[in-house]
Amino acid sequence: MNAIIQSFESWVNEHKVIIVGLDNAGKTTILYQFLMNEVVHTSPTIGSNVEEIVVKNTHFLMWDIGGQESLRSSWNTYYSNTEFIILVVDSIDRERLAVTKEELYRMLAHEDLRKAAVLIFANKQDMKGCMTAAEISKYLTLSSIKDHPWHIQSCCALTGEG
Ligand code: G3D
Ligand code: MG
Repeated sequence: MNAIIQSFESWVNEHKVIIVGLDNAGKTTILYQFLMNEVVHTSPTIGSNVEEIVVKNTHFLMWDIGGQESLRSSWNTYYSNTEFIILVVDSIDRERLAVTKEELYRMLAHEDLRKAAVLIFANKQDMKGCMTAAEISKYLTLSSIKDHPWHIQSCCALTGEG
């Protein structure tokens, strides 16, 4: 009986997270920062880059999805049952912020993600001349997003700051 209860608990406590963003934004580095901080548990990569982290008995299945242009059209195959989207932005890459914006709104409009909350990481804050989280927020017009909970956080994936 205990085993059944335990497996039920781990089932209800499991949350699917997708980590998206353009190539070179720092997605994989961020995923491994999470794994290093939450030393509790990792499971090996299944197919694409997926890892499980456990925080206070809550399991997060973290899908790190490739961001190259050729791969972005298949992002939607990962969407079902996703509760959290982590969008990683390279804060030094001003040129491609427009592309990120396009991809963000395409995701938010997707039926399978209508209940998902979005965390935007303004990554690479250690780089000289990078955009601040406020600048990125303004450019991405985050304040216009009313149908999804969202939050923007500046960070440096190399050090784990933020
Ligand atoms: P991706 O998975 O989104 O494609 P990666 O991105 O995690 O592979 O990171 C791409 C490059 O950016 C890596 O450099 C990585 O070290 C670097 N990077 C990630 N986060 C930061 C950060 O916060 N600050 C700085 N300065 N660099 C960062 P390499 O040289 O290994 O390609
Ligand atoms: Mg990667």
